[in-house]
Amino acid sequence: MTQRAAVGDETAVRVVECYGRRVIVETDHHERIAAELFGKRLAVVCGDEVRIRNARDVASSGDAPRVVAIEPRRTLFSRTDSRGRTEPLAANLTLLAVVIAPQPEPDPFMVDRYLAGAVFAGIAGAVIVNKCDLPAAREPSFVELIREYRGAGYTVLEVSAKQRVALDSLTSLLVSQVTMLVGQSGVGKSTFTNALIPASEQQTRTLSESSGEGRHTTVSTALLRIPGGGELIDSPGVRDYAPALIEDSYVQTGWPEIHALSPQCRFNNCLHLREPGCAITQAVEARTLSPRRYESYKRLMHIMRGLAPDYERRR
Ligand SMILES: Nc1nc2c(ncn2[C@@H]2O[C@H](COP(=O)(O)OP(=O)(O)OP(=O)(O)O)[C@@H](O)[C@H]2O)c(=O)[nH]1
Ligand SMILES: [Mg+2]
Ligand SMILES: [Zn+2]
Repeated sequence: MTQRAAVGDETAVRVVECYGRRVIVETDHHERIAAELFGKRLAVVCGDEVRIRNARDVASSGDAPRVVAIEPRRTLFSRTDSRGRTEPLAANLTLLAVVIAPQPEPDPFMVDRYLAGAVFAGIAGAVIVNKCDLPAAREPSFVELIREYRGAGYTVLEVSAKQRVALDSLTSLLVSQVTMLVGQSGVGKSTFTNALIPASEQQTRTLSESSGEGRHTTVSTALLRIPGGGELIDSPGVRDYAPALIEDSYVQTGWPEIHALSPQCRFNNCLHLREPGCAITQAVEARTLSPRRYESYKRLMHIMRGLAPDYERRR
């Protein structure tokens, strides 16, 4: 009979990089070491607090310490993958920083879904507008987009990672947070990471000349420490994002300006679609609420309803 070692033989560490069954963990002394997951059922993500044991206590082969348990997560940020399944992306985040830039051209509906996904996961959201040094940053449609996010109540920082403009405002935003940088490929997530953490040496690349689209330079997620305080997770750029499935009535919580108006609707279970006496549709008509943000809310509602039947079947 194998005897279970005392908890004293386990060390609490933080997952800072994930490569399937292999992970890099950081100890209390900021030492980074390779480890492997023990047991098939264990699934960890960047930011997880886990416990490791010496390989010789638990495994028959290999020297790398084994991750044997995950501590309860304070938050879990997830996405829905192309097959409609929930995929966890990062644990214990406190802030999701959605990075946009005038180039590559932003997809505001995706930005909205990221910000909504943060709310659903109990994480704060902010919009980081990068490349403010480019003339395209002054184009009316881009300026209007930024105005829209400010109007919705989000923290919006306009900065330039490359020219190091207003980086101190970013540093203060991140100081006591565990933040993940997300957004399209080429918006400058890794350039930020390098600007804030010079030792990190994340790879960055120029936008491809022909399409203006980013080329997915970063391929894995890594958690790094900002010298002045805070932790930062650089992540690979994405083409799309949808949050994990959530009930119809909660979708509106992802749009703070819609959620704030909803007590004024005639019905307290109003979903702001075609109900009479809806304060939200009235505000959209009066243009006090952005029609684009409202459209975005309806789109996510539609996506969630499309996912729901599959979800029930899979349970
Ligand atoms: N003009 C300008 N260019 C920038 C700025 N920040 C980053 N860039 C450029 O944008 C390009 C893409 O930057 P990355 O940091 O690799 O972008 P990323 O978001 O990490 O991209 P992925 O890793 O593919 O998701 C690089 O050529 C950077 O030099 C900026 O503030 N101004
Ligand atoms: Mg990158
Ligand atoms: Zn309503």
